[in-house]
Amino acid sequence: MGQLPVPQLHRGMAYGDLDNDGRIDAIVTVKDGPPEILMNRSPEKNHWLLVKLIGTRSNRDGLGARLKATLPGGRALYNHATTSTGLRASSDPRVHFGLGAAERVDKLKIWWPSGTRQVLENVQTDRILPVQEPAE
Ligand SMILES: [Ca+2]
Repeated sequence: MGQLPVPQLHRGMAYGDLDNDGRIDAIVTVKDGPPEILMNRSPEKNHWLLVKLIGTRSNRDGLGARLKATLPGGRALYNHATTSTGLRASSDPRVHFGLGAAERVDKLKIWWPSGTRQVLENVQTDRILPVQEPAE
């Protein structure tokens, strides 16, 4: 992350991967000033997966969906689709997983808001993965 240039009163904050490089960036609002964009420039040494949900029976961004990523060795990571992160902000609707040294996701389970359950296997990492909700 970049450093804030001068001390100021900040309010809202939204986050997301603004440049699609797998590292989460942030935007903060400033009282009586333009918002500040903080680009994450940390070294790229870990793997990641950014899931872009495309709802068909659920809402179009899959908001409310719950996801479970099972890594080689059995470790499980959980996340959910939301844009609600704070006061006066709406964040990236895509679902980010930081995977550390894992080079793939063995199984990705998605519970859509409609009640549909979806399972993807052997998912490659370090990419944006579009996933469309199945028809049934
Ligand atoms: Ca980024």
